[in-house]
Amino acid sequence: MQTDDLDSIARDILRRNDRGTYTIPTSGLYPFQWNWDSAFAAWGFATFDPSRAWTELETLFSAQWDTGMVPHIIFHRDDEGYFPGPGVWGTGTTPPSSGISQPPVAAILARLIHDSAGGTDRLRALYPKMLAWHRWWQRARTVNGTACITHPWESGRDNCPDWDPGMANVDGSNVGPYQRRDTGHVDPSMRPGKEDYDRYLAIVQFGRACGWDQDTILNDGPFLMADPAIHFILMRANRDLAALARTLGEDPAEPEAMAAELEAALPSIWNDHLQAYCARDMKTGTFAESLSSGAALGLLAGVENAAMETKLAAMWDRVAYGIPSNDPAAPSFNARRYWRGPTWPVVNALIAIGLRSAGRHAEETRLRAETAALIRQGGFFEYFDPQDGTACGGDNFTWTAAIWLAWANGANGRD
Ligand code: 9WN
Repeated sequence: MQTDDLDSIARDILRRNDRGTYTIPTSGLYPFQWNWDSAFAAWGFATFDPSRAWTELETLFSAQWDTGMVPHIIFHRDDEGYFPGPGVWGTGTTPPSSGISQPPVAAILARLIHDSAGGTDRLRALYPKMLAWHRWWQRARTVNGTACITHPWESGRDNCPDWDPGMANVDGSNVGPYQRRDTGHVDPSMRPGKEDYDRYLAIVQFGRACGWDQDTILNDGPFLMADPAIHFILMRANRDLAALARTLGEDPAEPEAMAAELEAALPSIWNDHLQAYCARDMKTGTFAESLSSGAALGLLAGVENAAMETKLAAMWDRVAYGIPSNDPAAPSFNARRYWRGPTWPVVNALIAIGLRSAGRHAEETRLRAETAALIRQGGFFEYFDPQDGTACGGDNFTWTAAIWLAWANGANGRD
């Protein structure tokens, strides 16, 4: 299909998933507002409707908790089609929301949106909210400077092998009966398994039982793992926030200091045995021993490490399309099961942002060409098999459409 036609289909997907002031990821499977999906949606909207882009971010931050946390799901309207819904989370917030967060990509994308489409007044109003969210990550989700997650969903890379050691110690045997909805929308073999869901739910039930007290969740919760992806994203987001501070005439010192603190803590997630940055169970100290796209996101933060890059280049060469979410050489690799192997256009785009900043144009061009080929061949699906390009998960997906418009179609240069 021609690029112009795909541009128009992508815009149409964004419009159809638009619920007025926020966008759902795709109808049926994900009927609410998701945190990082919305930030990508905003980047896509910025290519044809900049005001709507800022509205997307404003709606996301309108659900910010007093603590600074921006929740991972905002349940603006009830919908029985998703589990676990607002009643299960029981956070008691207005609007109803989940009790955990998601990768803090908003400042990274707000900077790109502002650079390409303007909107300084809208940015100015968002700036203190983004700063408060980054402070929350620093306060509620770092241990000795290392960025952590308290639930696999907080990583956005739900069932990645990165979380296997932490999940092995979560008791999911007492969660009671429940009815999943996701497997009614897409092929169950592409989704996390029942054991995963039992444990996801056990962690949610712990959060609810302690009234979503974030100190209790961090110190006594059933799951706590260092997430290299969040670490790198937060590093980059703090630097971008500092750049935005300079643009707005604000003091960049605090986001700069937060970025420096994260940088100083990098040795804590370096796995010498794997020769890569790696997820780590903070309760036992055990590394996950998985080479994932989490390590590849080091490029987003400008972290260049020759040993790791050799491993990542080999991992990329083992597939035909994009950066896989898990190394095809690992026994845990599964080309189609969610975050255990497939490639995700959103992650490819984040890595590409880093490659572009570092002037690594040949690699960015390759990554974009591979991502674009997936979309041209398979359509705007949630994610893809990195070996044969099969489209997987939900169709008419907001973030894939957004990534096409903002990056993969090549409209913003260097093809
Ligand atoms: C749980 C919406 C979200 C993405 C996540 C992706 C998936 C949810 C789920 O869908 O997670 O948050 O129910 O599987 O893993 O990255 O934000 O697209």
